[in-house]
Amino acid sequence: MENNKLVILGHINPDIDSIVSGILLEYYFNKHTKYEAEFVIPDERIDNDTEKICKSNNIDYKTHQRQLTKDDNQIILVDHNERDIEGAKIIAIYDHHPTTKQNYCPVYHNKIISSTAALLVEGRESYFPKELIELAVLATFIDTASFNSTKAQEKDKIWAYEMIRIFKFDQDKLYQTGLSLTDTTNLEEAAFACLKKYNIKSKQVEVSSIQVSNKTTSKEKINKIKEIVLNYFLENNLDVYILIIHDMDNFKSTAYKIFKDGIEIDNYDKYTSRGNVIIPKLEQEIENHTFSSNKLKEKIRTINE
Ligand SMILES: [Mn+2]
Repeated sequence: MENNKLVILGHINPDIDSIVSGILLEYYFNKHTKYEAEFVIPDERIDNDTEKICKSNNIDYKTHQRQLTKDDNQIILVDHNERDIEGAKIIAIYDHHPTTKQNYCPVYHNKIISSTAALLVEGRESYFPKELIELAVLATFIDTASFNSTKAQEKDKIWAYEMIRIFKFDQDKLYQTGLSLTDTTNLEEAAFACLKKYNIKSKQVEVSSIQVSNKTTSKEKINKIKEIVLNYFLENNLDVYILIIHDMDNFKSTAYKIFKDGIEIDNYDKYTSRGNVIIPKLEQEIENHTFSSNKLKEKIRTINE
């Protein structure tokens, strides 16, 4: 084979779990197998909040940033399971996002687990240095809002606290980082925090998600954010936009779902996962909506109520 190098990719607009999983898998391949692997972040910039967490935990994501070239033709996906890259083959997937789609690739690991980082490290701790195990624990706290999210699994919580005990990690710091609020100094940025784009039954769907507290984020700010995403939805002629607001004081979530035929608001009495609950629900209900309607304007008023 001309080029044996494997390229590892996290999802677009990578979060901490994506970045840490890429670093973990790159380490694993280069250290313990005959393959050469490189974790690549093609995104020119990452979310402000993600960048801050990288800084305070010495996660050097910048050395991974570069554009893909035509030589990058053997791809491994971490923390997502779908990607189209011209001329490249996806040879392995390590993920924890439920999907109903069949994936045909030689190595496919997708299971219900709190984070992709935990999928890579749990039970294989001896393959990784302490510093990388700590990052895997950090990624798990962040991906599950410190195990408050509906996607948190009890066995991973036990694992994470066991790692904290064995390696004497800073439990309080990990817990607090997992509950980090979205920086709302710049509302135009905050509105699109953790943005992900989906193609669901050939509809264009975009979903952002923010973590807020009543103490720091006023109702006016939230309303402004709703207005920003609504304008974005209209300007980009999207089929669906969902803004997920996680109330970090009470661990409750709200999904503001903008469809072409109106806006729906789902209130959840738990911190509710986008990948495990909100997207699968949308997959079920998307066909009940009409996408040729122009009634949206009449319904805009309901979004701020
Ligand atoms: Mn993840």
